[in-house]
Amino acid sequence: MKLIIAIVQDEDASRLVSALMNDGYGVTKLATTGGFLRAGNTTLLVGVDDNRFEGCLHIIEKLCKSRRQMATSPITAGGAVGMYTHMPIEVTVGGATVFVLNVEQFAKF
Ligand code: 2BA
Repeated sequence: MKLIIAIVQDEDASRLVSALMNDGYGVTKLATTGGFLRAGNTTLLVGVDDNRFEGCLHIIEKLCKSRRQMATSPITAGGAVGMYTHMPIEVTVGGATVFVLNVEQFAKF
């Protein structure tokens, strides 16, 4: 068994959960915050049998789009120590950041 941890954008989360549920996957949805943008995103936990995890990854890949987003990045002004300004920068976020872990044990009590 594998545990898929997928960090996706809020805009894609609802459709993705529906698609996974319709295909018979068990899903837990967590409200999370990205460390860089400090903006909300969604983390999904999906426990899957080994023979089904490729199918799950395929659905995530199909439904999660990458988007350009503006962010402000603190940079040092004029090289002076302790003087910061905020520069707008554009970053590409997503489609999805996915971790796949082997599950040692799975139980439901
Ligand atoms: P954030 O940390 O808010 O990052 C949003 C986007 O900002 C990233 O998109 C990336 O394009 C950019 N970014 C992140 N750190 C950067 C940096 N130091 N300099 C310049 N640009 C930077 P994604 O890579 O698609 O990541 C989307 C979200 O997935 C992240 O939101 C974070 O919540 C999560 N994530 C990404 N990589 C991760 C990792 N190695 N471990 C845990 N979570 C991760």
